[in-house]
Amino acid sequence: MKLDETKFTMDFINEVKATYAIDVKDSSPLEQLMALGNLIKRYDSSNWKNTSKNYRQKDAKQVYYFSIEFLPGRLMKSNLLNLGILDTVRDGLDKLGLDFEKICSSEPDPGLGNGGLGRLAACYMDSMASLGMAGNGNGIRYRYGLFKQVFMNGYQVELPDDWLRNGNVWEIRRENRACLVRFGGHVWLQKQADGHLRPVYDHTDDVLPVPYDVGIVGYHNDVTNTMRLWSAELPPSADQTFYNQAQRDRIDQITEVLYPDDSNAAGRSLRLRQEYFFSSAGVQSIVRHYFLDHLSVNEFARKVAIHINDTHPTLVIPELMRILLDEYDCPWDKAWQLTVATMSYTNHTIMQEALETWPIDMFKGMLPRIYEIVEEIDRRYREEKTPIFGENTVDKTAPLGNGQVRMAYLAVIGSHSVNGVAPLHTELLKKDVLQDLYRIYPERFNNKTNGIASRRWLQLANEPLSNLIDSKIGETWRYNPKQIQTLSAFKDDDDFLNKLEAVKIENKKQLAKYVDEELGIKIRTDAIYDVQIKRLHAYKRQLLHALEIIREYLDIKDHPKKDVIPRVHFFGAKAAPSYHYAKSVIKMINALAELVNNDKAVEDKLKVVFVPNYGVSLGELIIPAADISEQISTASKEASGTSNMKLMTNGALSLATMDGANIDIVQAAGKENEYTFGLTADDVYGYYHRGDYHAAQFYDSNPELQRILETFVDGTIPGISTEGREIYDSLLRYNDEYFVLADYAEYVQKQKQISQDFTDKKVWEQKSLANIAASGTFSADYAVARYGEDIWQVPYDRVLK
Ligand code: GL5
Repeated sequence: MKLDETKFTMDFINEVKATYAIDVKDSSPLEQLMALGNLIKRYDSSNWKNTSKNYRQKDAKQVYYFSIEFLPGRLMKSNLLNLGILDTVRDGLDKLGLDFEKICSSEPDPGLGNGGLGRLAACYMDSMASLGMAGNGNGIRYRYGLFKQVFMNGYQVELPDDWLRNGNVWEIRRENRACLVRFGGHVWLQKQADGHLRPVYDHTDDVLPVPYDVGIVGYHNDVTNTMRLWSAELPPSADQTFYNQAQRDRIDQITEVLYPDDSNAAGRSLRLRQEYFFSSAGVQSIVRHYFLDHLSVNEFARKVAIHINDTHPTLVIPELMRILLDEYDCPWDKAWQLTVATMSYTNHTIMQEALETWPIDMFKGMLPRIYEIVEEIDRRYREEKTPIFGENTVDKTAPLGNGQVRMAYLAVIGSHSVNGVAPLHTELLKKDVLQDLYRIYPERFNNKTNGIASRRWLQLANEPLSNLIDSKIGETWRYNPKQIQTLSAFKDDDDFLNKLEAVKIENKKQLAKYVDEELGIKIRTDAIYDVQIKRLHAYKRQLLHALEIIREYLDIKDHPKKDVIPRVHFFGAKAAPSYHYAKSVIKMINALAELVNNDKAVEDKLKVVFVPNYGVSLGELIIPAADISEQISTASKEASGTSNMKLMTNGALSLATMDGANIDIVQAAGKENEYTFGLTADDVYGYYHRGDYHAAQFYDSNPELQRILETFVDGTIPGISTEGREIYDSLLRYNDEYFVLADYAEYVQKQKQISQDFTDKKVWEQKSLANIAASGTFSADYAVARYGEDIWQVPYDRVLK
């Protein structure tokens, strides 16, 4: 949009006055944020209105992305960038003497997700809008987001994330779009006057989902899509006194708080209520919208695509069946054909413990009509497939089995497309996790490698680098991220390489300032910034990184005179509150940091910074400053990873196992520009099949490793007598489930290589450039375009080169 700076400043002054009855000079950054947000929302309101009008006029096919998590990050800068008014607004506020950065950082960062999965959903929303694709988000408006992490005596403590305390300036409550979701009670089918069998409900617990819509602004294309988040409320029409306190609490709880665990199926009934709540509300609103313009259900799958982001929204399958059967009198076969043609499913993990199943008794009691439908899906599946694939295979893969409702199997059976998120992951789905279903439905399986929103992770998070890129190759890469490839022509341009280094140092200064001010740790800006930012999980192996830190520490102590290339090791990681082992690793790393950072003999050769409360906003600060991107999961365990892509596009070199999308990153940027090591997925599976992994062998043959492990239990690292023993035992007594010791030697060797290579600035910057130049292919724009073409059959406007 076009915006004149003078008009903007006048509008802003008036907005502050109208909202708060004060002058700008008397307003706080939070008031400025709210006023600015209101103003921007108003500027964008025509785009938002026209976007949905256009989609309806064109009778465009709509895609609905169902996700129990969305991690959008702060929206102010992103909206301004996408509207094309970032500089105008920044300059205008500057002239008013206001601190733009401070205003932006007053915005709460909505923690409506745990990690990669939720962030991916937000990146895809941004790309759908930027491609001009009719894409809608559907999720939950949690009253409290992912907990705020603080450290007390090195231990993780979880505080509530009260992100809605001052309201959310971007949302619009749409009370008139509320619907009704039923839980519990009794249900039976009764013949109606028109001869149709329809369900009759009795004694149900009803909940009113109220949608809050957030505009998702596309990049320079006048498109604003909608992300719809549902909040659970008491149905208004009923006599309120009818609800007892327990019922009120049950309703309130549904959207009260996000489950803070991304690797374990939380087998609790509240989670199932959350899942059905937003699945049902979303499907009801889709069907209502569809029938505004269509007379029969026949066109449904040609006009609607519903995407199931991981298993959490799988109940959209029986819910759509329920609506078609019970409310539109569709015969079963037709309803099923429409449902399968509408649904598609992405799997995001091969970890068994994350595959959701629900005890049938619980499921049936909470969702009696939905259970009947799942039972019928199960019965028909068995009937159709047993003659072809045999009872054993069908038994293993049916939606119901072992007293459980198996969500992943239901998702595969009820969708026309099933995808993994990196080539290796998709292969493992076919070969291992979903192998029997792959045999039954081979045509459904496909890969869609993840992508990231380069607007947020490069254009916004790293403006100095983006401007430098513009100065060399112009701005077309901002629309077509793959064109960033042309930067590689400058790999021998010393001046450019020096500028690349200067940008990195500038970004390091910003980060160092934060670390000093917030954590009281002074760090050098000429050190290697070695970064591992992701959830804390044993398979991600923050422990392996810690072993290297101990090695570096002991080396400095042993050889005080030795020349050392200075390093700062960064961690950002939350542990699920119930994940005991992960919390022990946090405590250990904090204790190690305490030891290293305060040891005079170490000086500033080595520092360890565990940044508390890692999330999107801290990622935007840390990633642009990174030299090394630690992607060191046990091969086969990380489905894709996305921090690997964000770090790469900001010029960090990957220190990586051949896991998830690391493989694709290495292939894109060239092996010579990354540091790869460790067991491959085949090696890991080999150990599993033979059952011959013996961690002790690696320990026995490596005295350095022995000495390092001793520090966990001999008091060298103070204050971790319990945690140190637990970690030590996990490696030696319980045979190192994630092959840390097997990968140790090669990992250390690569770390030493990194220190050596870092001294040759030119070569280092060339490697960094190779990563930046190859990163365009990991833009979410391409990923979403592939989903649109191959899975959703939804067109988009932007011509992507
Ligand atoms: C995850 C995987 O663990 C990541 O490897 C993947 O990049 C991400 C998005 O596909 O999905 N699965 C999951 O439950 N979370 C993830 O980050 O939280």
